[in-house]
Amino acid sequence: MLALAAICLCQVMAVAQPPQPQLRMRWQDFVKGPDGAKRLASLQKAVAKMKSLDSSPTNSVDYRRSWQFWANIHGYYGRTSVDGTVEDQISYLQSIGLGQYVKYYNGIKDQPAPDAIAQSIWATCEHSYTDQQGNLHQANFFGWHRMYLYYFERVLRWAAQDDTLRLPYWDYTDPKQEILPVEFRKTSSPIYDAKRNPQVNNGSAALNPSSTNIDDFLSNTDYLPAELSVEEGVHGYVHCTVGPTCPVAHMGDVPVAGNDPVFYSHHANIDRLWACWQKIHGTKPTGAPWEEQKFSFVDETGTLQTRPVKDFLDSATLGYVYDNVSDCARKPAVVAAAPVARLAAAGPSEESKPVTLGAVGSVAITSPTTAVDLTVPHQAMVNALAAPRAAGSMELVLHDVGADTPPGTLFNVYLAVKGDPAKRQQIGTISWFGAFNNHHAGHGVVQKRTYTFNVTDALRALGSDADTAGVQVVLEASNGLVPTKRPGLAAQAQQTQQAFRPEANMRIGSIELRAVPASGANP
Ligand SMILES: [Cu+2]
Repeated sequence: MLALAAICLCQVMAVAQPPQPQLRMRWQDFVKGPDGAKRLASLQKAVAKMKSLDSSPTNSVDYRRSWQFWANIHGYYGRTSVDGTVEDQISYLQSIGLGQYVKYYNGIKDQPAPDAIAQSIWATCEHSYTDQQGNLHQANFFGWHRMYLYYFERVLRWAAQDDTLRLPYWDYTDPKQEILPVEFRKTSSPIYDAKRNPQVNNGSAALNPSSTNIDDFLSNTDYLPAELSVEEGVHGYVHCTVGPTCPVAHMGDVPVAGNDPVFYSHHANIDRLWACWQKIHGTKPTGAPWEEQKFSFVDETGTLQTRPVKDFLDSATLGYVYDNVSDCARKPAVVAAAPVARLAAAGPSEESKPVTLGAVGSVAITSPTTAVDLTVPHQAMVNALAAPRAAGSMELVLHDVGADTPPGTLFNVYLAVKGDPAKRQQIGTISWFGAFNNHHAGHGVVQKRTYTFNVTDALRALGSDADTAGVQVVLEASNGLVPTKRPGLAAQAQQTQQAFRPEANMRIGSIELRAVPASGANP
């Protein structure tokens, strides 16, 4: 009896044994050397195998291991889908003057969810949106996508017959890695996808390092705002630039984004950024409602798995760790900075609250370039710039950036010296991944987002010109990319000007420049 109990316990333990953690590596290391060639071959084999299962009978376990099935978990077009049909999407693009992108839907078909499992887990990705009343619905973005990648990776290992295989990540937060890795661009590879921005796919343009800096996110102590800043910031930016634009297939359009193999290395990097943040701010459950939320996926045997996000907080228990989670910032000092003094702009009796230095009311974005003067009292600017860095930061907030329909381009946001627009610093990017989709809000629902950019370094770089002449906020339409060869610049600027849609009625509720004392700066 005792022996039997011991055997049973043994078996239970064997089943519950977590997989040995292995490294999820940065792409350039993953492919390096003879071992790298083996790792890449294993990944390519897995993707090819999953794609070969797309034609399996839709009631089979193999279908649940297919590429299509896994892309469909993120989103899909079809009559049973919250995303609507391919026809809906095409007529939407045509109706708003984006008909030139319809060709990216060639070969994309409506799919019926074949059974109850597919019906319950397809098109369940979590992305934030604003509803008809203008309220923000923040998604369980990090949690859902970590679970998605975890189960996807189990299927990859099964498909490669390789227990050591872990997803590599594309680390575009590193300014030296802004070009899409060449392995994704070889047309004969299973990880190639033709439905990308052609300039990204031929290496003639790269991501913009000013759009992929995540230092502010890492130092943000509040989980939900930090998560939202990544979702609507670098995450959406990469989707909208690798895809031809937003909302266009594959990467730029939520319902089909998971079809591009680079999706998974993009999201592995996003997942790593969460792990980087957790390394600083903790992995322990806090009892927050988002941790209790449960999501469903299937595992490599096609069995439905439903678990709460709190089981996924520590990646080591899931069988992977990232090769770099402790040195993720470009400027580690910014994250580590200990608050030592009050920000000079704040009065001695003030609480640790932001102080508005200058603000502008509603701004309509009716042309590809819009410049807005921001009037800041001279002494306030001088004080803020003179304050020690550790005392706090200066933020530019674009409140309620809204549009009725997709504006057709991204927008680079700059701070410039008033009267001298050549003296400028890019402080961020506005993109619209996940907005205007039927999935979450609906094609007709006006989207609004509030962007907060740390502009301390930008203002210091503009230097005394900024405090004598004053500053301007400049929004410039862009496809988000930087040509890798100079002659590309002029052509790109012209294309972008043409792509901008004034009829999208894009506008900004208000613009605010404020001084934010470091948390803990007050006694
Ligand atoms: Cu995504």
